[in-house]
Amino acid sequence: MALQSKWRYGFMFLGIQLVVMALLSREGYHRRVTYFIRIFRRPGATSLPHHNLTVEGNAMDVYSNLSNLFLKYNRRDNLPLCPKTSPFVGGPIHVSFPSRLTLANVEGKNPLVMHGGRYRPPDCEARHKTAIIIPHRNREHHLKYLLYFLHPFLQRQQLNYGIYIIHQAGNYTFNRAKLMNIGFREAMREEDWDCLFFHDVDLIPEDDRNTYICDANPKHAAIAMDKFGYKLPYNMYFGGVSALSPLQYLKMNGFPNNYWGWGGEDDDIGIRVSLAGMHISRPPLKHGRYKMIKHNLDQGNDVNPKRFNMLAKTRQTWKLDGMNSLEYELVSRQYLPLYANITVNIGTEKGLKTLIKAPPPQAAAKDEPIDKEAAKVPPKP
Ligand code: BGN
Repeated sequence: MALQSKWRYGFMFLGIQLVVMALLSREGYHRRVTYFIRIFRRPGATSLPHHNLTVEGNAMDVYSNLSNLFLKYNRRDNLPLCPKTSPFVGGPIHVSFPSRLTLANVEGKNPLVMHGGRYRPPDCEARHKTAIIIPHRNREHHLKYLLYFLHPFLQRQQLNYGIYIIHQAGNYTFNRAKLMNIGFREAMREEDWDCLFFHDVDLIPEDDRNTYICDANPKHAAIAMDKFGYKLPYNMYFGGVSALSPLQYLKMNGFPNNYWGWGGEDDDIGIRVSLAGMHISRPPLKHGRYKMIKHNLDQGNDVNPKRFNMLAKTRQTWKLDGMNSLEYELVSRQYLPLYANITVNIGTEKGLKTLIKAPPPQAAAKDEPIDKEAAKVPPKP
């Protein structure tokens, strides 16, 4: 009897989760938010611009104090281990988007970042090695801002890190989760990373206590986004920014390769976590805060109408679709000053046979083999 009611509650809970997820699906969410905005914006009411809604009190500049590092003597032998808590970590970060920022400015502000977007603290041996994987297409503007904030953010945490941009070639529908799988494979090919952060290009972390290291279970980091009122939108939410160790990633067979277009892939990933016998770990709400760079709907990333059906079948599909079935063609690998740019052909639903024609040769011309040892030695200040 007790068991029966336990099941009933279980189903009710699942049902509620699905309804919330459906309400939040892109069309639904936007319609509802606009509705509430209309109700509250009565004539005469003062409207706050969106970015002012953040309480930024004593938020600091993400570059503050980092210049001390540039002066540090850095021979790499016999460096002490970095402290457990970095002295640079200070809490809330001020996030705004200067209009005339260029990638050259970002490079200038990050003199210790090496070829391919790699960094190691100059004055101590990092305790953690984290790769950041960012799926990308046609979002150069966002990428510039993300790099502006992310490099110093990670340096504040005294990490040994690398930034990988996984760029989908061609114009076929975007496939975020498949690009993440490719990022995992390409990053692990280069370095024995102990943690991988799967990061949307338009999310800027707003608190440097949100440490970019892995937990004992897969971690969902973007738990408090401005667009959701700095709250988790629903309990199973796993979107935006998440972090897994290589073992955790492989235990759940990575992410699904078959979600083309917007929505559902992050929910599939969340379900995989529990199907693989793990649970979702999360930072405290006041640390996992992110500001989303506002943008219009992407072209080539329409809402995926199949996502509901696909989600209902994750239990049957997760072992067949994932890292063990990943197929793609590497178009180019470039080691740029602020990141490694990996461009890939990922085909379509019909497979790799329907690959989009590779871009013209100059895009691939700057390919360079990575010199792992050289990449490990930071330049002299
Ligand atoms: C959910 C989407 C997620 C998305 C969040 C936040 C679906 C599947 C429907 C059951 N899930 O609704 O992919 O990240 O909204 O926008 O659409």
